[in-house]
Amino acid sequence: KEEFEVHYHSSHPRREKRRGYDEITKLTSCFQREFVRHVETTLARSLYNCDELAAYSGTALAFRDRLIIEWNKTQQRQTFTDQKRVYYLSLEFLMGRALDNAMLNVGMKDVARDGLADLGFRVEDAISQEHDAALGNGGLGRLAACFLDSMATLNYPAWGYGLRYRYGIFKQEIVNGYQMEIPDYWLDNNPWEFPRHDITVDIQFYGHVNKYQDEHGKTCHSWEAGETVQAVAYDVPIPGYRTKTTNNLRLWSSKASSGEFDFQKFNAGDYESAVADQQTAETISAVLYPNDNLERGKELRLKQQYFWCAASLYDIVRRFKKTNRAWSEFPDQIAIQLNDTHPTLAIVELQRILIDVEGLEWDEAWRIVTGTFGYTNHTVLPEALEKWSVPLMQNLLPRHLQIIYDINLFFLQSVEKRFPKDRDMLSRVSIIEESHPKMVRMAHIAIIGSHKVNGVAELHSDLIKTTIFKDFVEIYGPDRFTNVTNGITPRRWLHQANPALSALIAEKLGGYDFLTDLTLLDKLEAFVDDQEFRKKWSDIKANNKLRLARLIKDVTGYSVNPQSLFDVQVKRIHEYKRQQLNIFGVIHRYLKLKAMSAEERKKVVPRVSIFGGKAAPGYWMAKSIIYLINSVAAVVNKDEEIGDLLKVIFIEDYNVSKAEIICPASDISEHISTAGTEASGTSNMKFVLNGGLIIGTCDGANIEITREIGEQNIFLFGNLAEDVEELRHRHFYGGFTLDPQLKRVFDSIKSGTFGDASSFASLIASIEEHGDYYLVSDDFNSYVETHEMVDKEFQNREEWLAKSITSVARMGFFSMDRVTNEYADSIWNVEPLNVKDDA
Ligand code: GL4
Repeated sequence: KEEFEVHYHSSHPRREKRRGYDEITKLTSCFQREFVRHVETTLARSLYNCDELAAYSGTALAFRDRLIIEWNKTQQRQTFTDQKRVYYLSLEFLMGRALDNAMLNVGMKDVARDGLADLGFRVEDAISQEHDAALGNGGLGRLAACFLDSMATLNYPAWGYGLRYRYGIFKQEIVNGYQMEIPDYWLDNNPWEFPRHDITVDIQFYGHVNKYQDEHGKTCHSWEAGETVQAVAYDVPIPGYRTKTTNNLRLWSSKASSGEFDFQKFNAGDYESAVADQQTAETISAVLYPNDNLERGKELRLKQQYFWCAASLYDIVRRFKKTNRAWSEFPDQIAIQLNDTHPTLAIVELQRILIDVEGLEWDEAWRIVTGTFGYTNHTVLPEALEKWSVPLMQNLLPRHLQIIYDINLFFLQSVEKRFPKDRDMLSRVSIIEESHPKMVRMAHIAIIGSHKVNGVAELHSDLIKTTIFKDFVEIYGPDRFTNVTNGITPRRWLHQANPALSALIAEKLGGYDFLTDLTLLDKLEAFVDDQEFRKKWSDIKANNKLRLARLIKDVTGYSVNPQSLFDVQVKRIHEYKRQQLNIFGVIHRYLKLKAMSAEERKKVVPRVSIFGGKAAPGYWMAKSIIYLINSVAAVVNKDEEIGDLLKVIFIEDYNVSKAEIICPASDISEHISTAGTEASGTSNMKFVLNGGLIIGTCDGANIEITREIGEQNIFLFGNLAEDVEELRHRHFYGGFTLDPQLKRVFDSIKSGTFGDASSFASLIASIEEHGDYYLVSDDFNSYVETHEMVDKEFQNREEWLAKSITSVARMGFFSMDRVTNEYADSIWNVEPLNVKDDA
């Protein structure tokens, strides 16, 4: 028995395809034994009373055991080799489901499938029981999750640090066409986390700062806090693909500190307020703020940020101190990446630890800080740039505010030297905005406190250098700023989401090596004209569309014809992403269809317009876009005259696991943000990697996708980023007329075709009356014309197929592994660990 278990726990993932029959049988029976043991003991159920949920849990627990053994070995290996480590600080990790990913990454999905089948379960049913880990809003959080997968796969010694929210992003329900938010309590029966009750950090808030002289007459500061909250670590194992490396994601949970104070209250009979304190403490990690590309300046959010930064840094510093190295070696041992400005306080906290706690001189400490941090900017939208009011910060983090003022002072002095008498420059780059109240500009701290700042696609990185951070380029020179274009992990977004396509590619390329070297996909181009290959390719797409059609039927009740052109836009609902442009385009199409004769209609390509995405709960405009989509759907979908020629679908509660079904099933997907607003976008990459074509603006990563796959393989439309300012100007100072086709769309909405027109009034007014900030009218004609081209080209199925295959073949650049290696080389200066097969 023992022999089996050792074998099961340590069989190397790489061997999956080379396993002989005997080995597979052994592994299968071993998996079954682990499964049964967990069902019968951990879950306390009899096998005869084992439903699909228990089948999921039993399987997950069996895999978890395996992961945690590798997790431990990985940590030992990383400690032993003592190489530089990466810490990725992100307030969001949009992980999705873990079981399928774990099975595929360790190469044991077939084993689990056979083992479960034998016991009467389908592995797919077990997988679909899992609740998504949805600790993120959208692209930024999903990018962090892709990072973790890649860093483990490439054997980088890397940890993620985040918050263990009790409630992840809300669940979206559509009730009478409106979005409703339901809390997402996801922690019950979550087998993937390991509470570390022994790893805790006391985090302080409020209070005041004492100034004193030490024995050498040096002025020192100590922070006497008014409130202490405890951070408890929860670890989530992150398995790499085809490697034994299993990295760690450490999430902090808040809890009342078991200080004397509470105890006294308790003993004094003040039970209620003792419990209330506990509740207050737990509030810190209770909920993920549900905004994407928007900051609201709430105190609790700042508390979250500090709580998480302070706990993570304490942990990092504690680990460093165990090595007994000199402080000056800190940046040679540690790279910390800031995922947007949310963790900027980590810069201030490290400076505080070094000067107040460890007694370093300011300059030496600051050299260490700037050598350690890198900052990634993910947006240029002004409403998303974080600012905190000075009085708020003064109250919550008094010592940090002092340090921020000092950082600012030294920084401004150096700027003043280089640009004497340039008062405007000083006020533009100052960390403090001189408004009422004064505000702390977090991006400025992040830039000043890091050695590298990067954007996430070429256009975006250029834009930050020429607009929001222009002055800093003058001050620091262009070398502090760099670009690392985003990517996606092909493990989840091809192999897991689209197993049939992955298998077909493996068949042609002679194995699955492309999953760890995505540039190998280029070999597919040789098969573009291979008839048999084309047939299989197109059958796979057809099957994926069937799978999506079933999901649509399940969640909306609508039946769609899977032969139709599937046109998909799934992402957060935001005016800048322009779902309103899409739905106005759909209305335009509907009006055209209605005006056609029966003969004309015969020539029309049937289309299903599929939408999905959440609106921030307080974002009214986004919510009315959702309501408009559903109102249009209600009219169009029951119009018998139109039938299958047009269907409009809103898939509620779009999330990672739904994306895995949706991405492989699109014919065309929409990435249609106003040029210059979408920093990168990453779903564009997911769709193309799965053989869908895209319609998009010259924005974010669309531009680089075009460069890689070729202009003939993408439908670009609309105005360019460089023209946006001028166009916006024109809306206000004359020279603007509403696009006539868009006007007809508005007329039909106003006449009540889609229900009470007043519900959509503000949506229309923002375009007709308030300057059309997102240039919907300016791009409308180009958009509908381009869709006509899409219809035309879709009819030539052979051409379409060739485009699909060619595009996939050219997507190698967008692997997250390329991204991770670029960060490692140009920002972190970190090497991967050499992990041997039998290490
Ligand atoms: C985002 C950008 O909006 C998105 O374009 C980008 O792909 C993503 C990851 O870099 O980051 N920024 C914010 S804020 N939310 C995002 O999704």
